[in-house]
Amino acid sequence: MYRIDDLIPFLVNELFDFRCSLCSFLCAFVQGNALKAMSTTTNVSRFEQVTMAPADPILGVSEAFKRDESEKKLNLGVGAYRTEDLQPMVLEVVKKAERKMLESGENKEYLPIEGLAAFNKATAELLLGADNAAIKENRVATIQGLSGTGSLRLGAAFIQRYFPGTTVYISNPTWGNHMNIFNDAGVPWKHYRYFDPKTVGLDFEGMMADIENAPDGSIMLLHGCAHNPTGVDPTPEQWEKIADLIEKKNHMAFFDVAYQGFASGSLDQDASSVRRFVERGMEVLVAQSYSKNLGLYAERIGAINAVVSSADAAARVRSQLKRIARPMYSNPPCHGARIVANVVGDAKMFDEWRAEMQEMAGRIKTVRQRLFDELSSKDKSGKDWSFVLKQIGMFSFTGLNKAQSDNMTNKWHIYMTKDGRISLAGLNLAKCEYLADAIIDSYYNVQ
Ligand code: KET
Repeated sequence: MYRIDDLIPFLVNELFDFRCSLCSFLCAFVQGNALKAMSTTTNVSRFEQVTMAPADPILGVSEAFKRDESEKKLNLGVGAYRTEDLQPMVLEVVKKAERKMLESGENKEYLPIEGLAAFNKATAELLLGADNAAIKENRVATIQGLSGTGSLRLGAAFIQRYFPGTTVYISNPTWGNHMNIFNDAGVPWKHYRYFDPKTVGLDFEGMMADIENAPDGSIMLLHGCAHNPTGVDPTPEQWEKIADLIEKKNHMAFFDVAYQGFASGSLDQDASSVRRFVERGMEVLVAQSYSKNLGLYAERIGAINAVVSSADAAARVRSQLKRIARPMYSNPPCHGARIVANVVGDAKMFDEWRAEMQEMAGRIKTVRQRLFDELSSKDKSGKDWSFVLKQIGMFSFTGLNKAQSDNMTNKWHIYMTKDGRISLAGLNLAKCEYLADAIIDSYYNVQ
């Protein structure tokens, strides 16, 4: 005997599959006929109707930077760490792990759909703490993903399939790709207030009001730490109030953790927002990335974790996440997963990683301080630039508008995103004075 409650998820899924098949059939039919008509009546390419896509607001900046031949050019667009010589950096501990991997002669067989077991274990432990009750009780479903973006996309696809019609609330502003990810996964989203340009700080009242007013059971996308692009995070007291409200409203948090270790230099402190929710027994989704903290940008290594209320639910969620991953990319790449598993799983290498991460976070803090000093000493108007020091993580959200950001690029050859964000990870001490001159010129001379 089946109870109707048991059948509902099944029926929803069947209905979803049927709706998708019907939609794709109708689309294919209409499109097919239009194309047939075109190719039979004219001699033009069937790709003629494909319009030019705009450049990506972040990765497009790197493309434009490469084309610039000026010696003064500076790329503060993408959030990618550079050395003091402005060169990309491979962490020593990563090279060490790679040497170890080469020596052990690992093969290139397919990984399982859910990824490398040792990586999935290490990544959940790094996020939640090895002795976390949810891990001990097998309540965490972890699937290796294609870095932060791919893991967010798996989470979005899961939401679309299992919570159809549920709106995801995203901070305003946010990392530009969040909107694309939920749009392309067919998940409705709205903004919640986050940043107050007047105080250059958190609009906590606005954020809380928007969480309160969202329909019960909504999903709140939260940046685990080092909010991108603002560099403004809630305080521990504010996190507690956010968790209270999300719990009261029966919402679910979906954390994007792309900068663990990069905000404070401490992996544990930067995971405290997520751990706070999990310790209260709340169910959460968490996307992780190793692009920044291990410098594994091109290895595309990250994970999606669902922390749920029972081991049984975790097993079911894991099975469905695998079902989503299989037709998308079949199974994930192994190289980055092995690097992470080696580094996190070896006490000595783990300590070396932490030291290197602190060094990266420290270098960013040093240029942040120097930029503030230059701005404060050059600007005689008395403007308060202390927000540069208060913001955390890789970025500074300068408050420059689009025209002013254009001036930074066109006149000064400083490449940055049009929302006024600069990546301090791409800055060195030698360029701080030049950057301060450019910011002051753009701020006061361009409307
Ligand atoms: N979340 C956030 C908040 C984020 O800033 C990034 C990357 C990602 C996820 C995904 O990174 P991945 O490499 O897929 O793990 N941000 C930088 C790079 C980019 O835009 O792709 C950036 O903002 O410059």
